[in-house]
Amino acid sequence: MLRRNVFQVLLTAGLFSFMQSALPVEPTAVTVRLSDGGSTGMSLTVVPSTVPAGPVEFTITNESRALKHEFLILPWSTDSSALPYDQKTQQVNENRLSELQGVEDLNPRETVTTRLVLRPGRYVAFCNEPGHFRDAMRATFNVSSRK
Ligand SMILES: [Cu+2]
Repeated sequence: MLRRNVFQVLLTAGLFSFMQSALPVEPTAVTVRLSDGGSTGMSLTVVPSTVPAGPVEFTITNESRALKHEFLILPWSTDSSALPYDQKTQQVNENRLSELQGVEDLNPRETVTTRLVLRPGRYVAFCNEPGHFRDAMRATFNVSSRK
């Protein structure tokens, strides 16, 4: 009798922890703006710039009237100036980066959403249309551990 009760308690506890871990985590909403208007030149902004680990839903808007832009992101622990860069094409060398994610070639005035699952760490986000990375279309992004 006692043995059976212990077994039932263990079974219930195990089921409970399974249900907890199976609960879906709401994605964190992040807004990305790709811009080349005004006196400030090109920019890429990510708000908020720090999110908890897990699913993240990026809503990305190309605010340009004329140019294509894009939003690429990858784990990168050092300064973005250390990214492999091809002077000839004026682009970050994507072939040398293994964990690149994001959305390429947004048309002017286009908005897209993309959902990524991110682990803790420091990231760099950038636009890789020729010359745009150099022209300040880059930002750092942080993913903290979930408590
Ligand atoms: Cu761009």
